[in-house]
Amino acid sequence: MKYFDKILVANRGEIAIRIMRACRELGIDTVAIYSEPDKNALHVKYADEAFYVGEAHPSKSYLNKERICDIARKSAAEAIHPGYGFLAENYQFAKLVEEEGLTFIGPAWRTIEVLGSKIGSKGMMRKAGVPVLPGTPEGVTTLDEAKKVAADIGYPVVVKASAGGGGIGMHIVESEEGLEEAIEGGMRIAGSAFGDPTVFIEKYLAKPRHIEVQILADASGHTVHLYDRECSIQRRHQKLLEEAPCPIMTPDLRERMTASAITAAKASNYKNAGTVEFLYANGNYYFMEVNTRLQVEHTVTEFITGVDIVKQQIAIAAGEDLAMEQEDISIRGHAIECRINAEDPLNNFSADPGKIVRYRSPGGPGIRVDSGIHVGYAIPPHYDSMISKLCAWGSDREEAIQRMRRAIYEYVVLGVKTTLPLHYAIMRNPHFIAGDTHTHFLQEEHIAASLRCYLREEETRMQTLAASLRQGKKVAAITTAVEVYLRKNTE
Ligand code: MV4
Repeated sequence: MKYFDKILVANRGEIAIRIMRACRELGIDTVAIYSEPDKNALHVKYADEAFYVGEAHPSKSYLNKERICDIARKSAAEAIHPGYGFLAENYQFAKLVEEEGLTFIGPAWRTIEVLGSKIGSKGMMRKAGVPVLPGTPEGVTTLDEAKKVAADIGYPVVVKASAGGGGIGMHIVESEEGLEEAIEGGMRIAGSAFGDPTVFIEKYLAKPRHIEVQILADASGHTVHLYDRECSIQRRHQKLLEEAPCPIMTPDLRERMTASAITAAKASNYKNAGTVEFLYANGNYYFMEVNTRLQVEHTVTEFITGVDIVKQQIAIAAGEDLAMEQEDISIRGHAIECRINAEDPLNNFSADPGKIVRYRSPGGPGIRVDSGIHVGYAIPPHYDSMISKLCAWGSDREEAIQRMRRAIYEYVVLGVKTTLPLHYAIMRNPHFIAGDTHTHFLQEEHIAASLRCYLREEETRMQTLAASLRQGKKVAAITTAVEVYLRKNTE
């Protein structure tokens, strides 16, 4: 089954390639778009056709709705896949694509619009019987009203932007004294960042877990879930590592959470692939939001369920019925994804764009690498710093961790600093190994300590290996760490 003859992928990097891989398997031709600094990027080489879309700045290129639709028309593409980020959750883009007579590979634009409002979606889910944190059902407008609500809920509370995301405009309030400032500050930031100053108040959870459920729904409303993911390990609202299934899931919690996710999908008339996000604390879970896009971490769900989520998206967008029932979908083993960013984890994660001078990707049992880089490639400074997603599957969590460690050991990326050493340290951290993670995991001192400890051990090991090499002795495999060390000490 082919579904479409040609699809335009309105994105760049690893996710553009991931989508084109599904198209290639289905025999669908692909159209890439590229900005000025991306003219030699891998996603451009991978596609059957590629069109220049505009200058480096996203507003001129990957966010240029009209230009992207023009290219789709010119190239005779029938559908547009937006990937993640950029225009993926922009309902005006989805609407424009439909008005142009093209198919948007994602939910209906009205669903994207409704779920884009945190207040709107929480109200919808509360009504549908999905657990939601105590909070204001509408935006707060007056300080008196806010004081009353916060006193009812009980401090600490959090002030959030309704149009927000990524923690922008979010303020934690410990007592009534801080409320006025949080509301004013939140409204100011929300107004300038999203063009909508509406804020609301809800109960604040100190160190929750971020657990999400992947769903698939076809146009006739047949909806299934692909189980859960644990995404708590993040930094400044950027996830660093995800796994599936969630390591603390129990049959009872899974039953309730996946049922809530299905309810959320049905309540919003959801179609295509989506993610229902929950915060979890002390045995309770609460609906946060629905992500109406294909997510970065969809890979771990693909590993444990065997379902190709992108192919399912394409089939659903073409109007096909889902060819699976809930009882056909089960969990096999465990998967972990490390997001490899061109950042220096020892220097406040500052971005480190630059040219890749050596590159060797890991492989072997249970390893999947989704990346858009190669030797000689210059990482543009204009976009996200994620250069690769390294995923490991094992028959259980312990084997997934062992394979991840082994794959990190094999991975060679020279020329830019990366988050690989941090991932290695996390893979050896006893709290991580025990599955004991939460949203403030990386802020805990033991993580910094285990990273420093790992780097010290590596330094000693490297000195020993370098000494052996100088004496003409054979050393075990030239690993990432050895290469980095030798490069630093010989060039
Ligand atoms: C919260 C919370 C605690 N209590 N809401 C941050 C971004 C937004 N999507 C939701 N966020 C949070 N909302 C209440 N009522 C803690 C966070 C939070 C968080 C959530 C998910 C993943 C990482 C996080 C990191 C810091 C704070």
